[in-house]
Amino acid sequence: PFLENVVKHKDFLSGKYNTSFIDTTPELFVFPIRKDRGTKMLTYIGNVTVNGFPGIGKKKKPVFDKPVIPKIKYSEKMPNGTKQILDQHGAEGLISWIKDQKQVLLTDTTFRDSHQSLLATRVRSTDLVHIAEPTARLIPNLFSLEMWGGATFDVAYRFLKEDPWDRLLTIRQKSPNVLLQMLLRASNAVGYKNYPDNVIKEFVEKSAYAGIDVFRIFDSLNWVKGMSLAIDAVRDTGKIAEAAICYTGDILDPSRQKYNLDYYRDMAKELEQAGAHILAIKDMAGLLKPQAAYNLITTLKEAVSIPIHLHTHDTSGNGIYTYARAIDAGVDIVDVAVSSMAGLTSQPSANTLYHALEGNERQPDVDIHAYEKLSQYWEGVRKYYSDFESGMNAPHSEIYMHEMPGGQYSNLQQQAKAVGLSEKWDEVKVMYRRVNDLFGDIVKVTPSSKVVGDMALFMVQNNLNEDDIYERGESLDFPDSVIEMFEGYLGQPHGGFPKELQKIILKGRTPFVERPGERLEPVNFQTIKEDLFHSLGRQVTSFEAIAQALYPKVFSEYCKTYEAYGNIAVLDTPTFFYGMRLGEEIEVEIEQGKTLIVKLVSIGEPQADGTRIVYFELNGQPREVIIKDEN
Ligand code: 3PY
Ligand code: ZN
Repeated sequence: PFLENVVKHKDFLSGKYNTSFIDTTPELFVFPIRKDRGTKMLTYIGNVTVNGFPGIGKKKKPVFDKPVIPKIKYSEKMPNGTKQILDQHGAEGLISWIKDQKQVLLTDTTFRDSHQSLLATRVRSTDLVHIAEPTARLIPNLFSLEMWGGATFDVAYRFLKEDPWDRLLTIRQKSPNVLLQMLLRASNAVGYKNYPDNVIKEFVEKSAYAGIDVFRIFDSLNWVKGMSLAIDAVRDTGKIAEAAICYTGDILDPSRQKYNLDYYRDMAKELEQAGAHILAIKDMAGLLKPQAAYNLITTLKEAVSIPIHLHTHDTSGNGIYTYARAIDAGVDIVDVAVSSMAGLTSQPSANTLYHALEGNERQPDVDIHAYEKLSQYWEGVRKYYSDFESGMNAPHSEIYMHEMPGGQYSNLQQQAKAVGLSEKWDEVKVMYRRVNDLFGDIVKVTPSSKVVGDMALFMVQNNLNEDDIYERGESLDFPDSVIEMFEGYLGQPHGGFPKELQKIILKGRTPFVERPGERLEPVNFQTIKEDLFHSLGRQVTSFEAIAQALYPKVFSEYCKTYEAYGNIAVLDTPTFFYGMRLGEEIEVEIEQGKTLIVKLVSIGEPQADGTRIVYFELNGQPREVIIKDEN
């Protein structure tokens, strides 16, 4: 239905998009006859019931209590928020408003980084959409809601089989008052490698159009040269360019001076110069100790005149203390999550920070009771995703040793599991740090962190140490991501790559130091649309063309799944992951006002060809689907 809405949308019809291919290939504009949506959905449910869900396996469906959505009056006028300030006064107006605030402002990350960090990014749109409007109404004075970007784009298509653009458009509609924020990996967009310049521009433009107001832009090697294009692209849309410094190392440790206060001060000035509206300190692993936060924020406040936004992860358990010290030093905005989705690899708890600042003139201006209600909802939702929990259930001060980003922890753990290294997880973490040192002490954040992770897995899997790399490197098949990074495709690290290692890894290839975007051929979106039009046999949107440019394989798999099962984003989460119990009855709202009632009646014995017949009732009528039993 989303696609059809787009095709009917005023901007589409008005020719805002280039649709000339419709004129040249009219035969393709005939929509295929729609297969029965009910049967497709039953096929999905039958399949997941018989075969289980990837990453979870076949498992008896647990009984969950329904998450409690706070009672609110939907008929009341939506309270105004920061979105109205941006819309009415523009980026500069918003920035001066931030500077006028005495209290510390909050960005809530529950919809993005929090679940990326705790639950391997697996939270589905339906669970976000149900709480989006209550959130917008209950805590309208947030600075922003971080709800998109980072890993969510890829994971939505790849694992959740849903459309991330649809998520953005729907949440935008439900939260018209709060600034929506995304994490943009600069020239890597929401992917793991640099893309051509025109892809970055198109992605930013369409994301802004679909509803993003604040773009947090970072480069995975803190390479400002790799960030300018994205900063300019965001500024061109009239939205907020928040440029980030990724915090790494430890400014308090005299033996680790590669990333010291001078380094951060210089980078902050460069980013302000490059056009940042806001400066972010992105402490992606939670390495910024309280006194370091005080020193850093004090220094940066003197160095730049734009507002400063601090992001951390609470892995060590020091997050609130770090924020308290940063707030004393004058930080303008901090990132928090709803309490039941906070702490550990996620952000510090909003609720806790509120109480910690009792009696402090900078205590955030939020309704703590509202936050408690939201926390209750999320406590319920989180249970749906227990199979994706990392197993970390207490603060890990070992983070100061391995330096792994919060958003990577549960994801790398899944990756390790997939290659049979679950048992060696502790070894992988130690190796992660050793690889960092081998690589010359680099910034580790997506995608450079993934390269370090890939190398760590490779070394543990093949029983290799640093000497082996130097001595036998010529005969080793390094992971592609490692080769590409050393070639220059993620940009340049502070101080350059270790030369000897680079030679070993590249095996004769010549590295380059210019911006990768300058070497990459622009993508022709018109051709992409035409190709998709042919392969899918239907109209495609500019959003889909971007997905194809960023993730061709993932997007094509998603389209196949959509073809087979229809829009399974409408299923409730327990059914999506576990299928149905015998005799269970569920309701599925396939579109507004149109509900299917599904009952699982029985599952037949395996037949000679390995299939089973699964018997349902759909709105009271018997229906069967044939499912191949993969077990
Ligand atoms: C991402 O890029 O997804 C991150 O969360 C980095 O910290
Ligand atoms: Zn983060």
